[in-house]
Amino acid sequence: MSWQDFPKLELHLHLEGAAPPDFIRRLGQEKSVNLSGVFDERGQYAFRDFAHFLQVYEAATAVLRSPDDYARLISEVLARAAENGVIYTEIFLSPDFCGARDLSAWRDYMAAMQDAAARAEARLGIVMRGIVTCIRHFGPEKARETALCAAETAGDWIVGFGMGGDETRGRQGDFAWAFDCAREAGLRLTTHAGEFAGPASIREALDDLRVDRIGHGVRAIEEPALVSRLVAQGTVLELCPGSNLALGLYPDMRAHPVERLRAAGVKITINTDDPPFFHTDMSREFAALERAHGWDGERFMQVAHTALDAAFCDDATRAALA
Ligand code: ES4
Ligand code: ZN
Repeated sequence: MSWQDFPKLELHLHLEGAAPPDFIRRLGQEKSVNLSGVFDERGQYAFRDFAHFLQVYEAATAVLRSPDDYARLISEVLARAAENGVIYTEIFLSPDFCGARDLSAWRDYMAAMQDAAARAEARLGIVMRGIVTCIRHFGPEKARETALCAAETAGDWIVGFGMGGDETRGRQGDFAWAFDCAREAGLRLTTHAGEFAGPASIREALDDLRVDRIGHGVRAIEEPALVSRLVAQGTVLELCPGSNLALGLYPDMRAHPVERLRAAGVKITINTDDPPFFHTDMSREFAALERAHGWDGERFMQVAHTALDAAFCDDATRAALA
């Protein structure tokens, strides 16, 4: 079976992390930005480990300097997603990387991105929604400003607030003000937890940030009581198996807890995180799950329904996708 055309929904994708190397190189040339250290000799993104990945990621974003650059990036990323059969995608948008925690600048970036997304929807049928995302290693103070940008632009298109970045720094609870602010503005919530930190990070995310979904959350598998809690609460995990393999969390797909979590009754979705960095795309994720865990069309339909239920869009949008 070819998974290319199978309808898919993606809930965990970082915008800058989805930029193809050629796209970043082209913009770098246009703007004479020095990108030394970003690519390897084959022209792919080069990084040694997660901390280095975050550095290379930030270095690559230096070429993205205007709302128009971001509009071009959205067009590129949505075209690739649509080629993979993706019909709905929630993308993490980071005012920090736009250089636009300032609200009026953020509004300009957002308008350009939303316009590009509307054009992609008209042309390709793919529906996109945005999750404004703060960066954990930039600290709680910057997260506050990011949350205010998110709250001010909450609506049909900006539907969520999240946190990425280095999970080993600080505690989830340090960011409670930002998450409370976003929740009060009507935004739905997700945070990266249980990827580079263990089960305690997931418990903190649930208790201190009261998120609707968990980004990754794979390491819940290390604590049976936490798996039971996720099942009981119906918390949805945004799993990114290929990302976990590329960053060395597990040696191969057979060793990845995705199937054990699913079999335990946890609500799981399948996502790519930062596809060109991790040499993946949605079709490859599905093909790898078929090979390693024997997943078939029925399994993938289940995952698609879970993602549809867990999507942060409004119910009219959800109904139109069903
Ligand atoms: C991330 Cl801030 C950020 N960007 C891309 N991928 C990530 N994974 C975790 N944090
Ligand atoms: Zn991520």
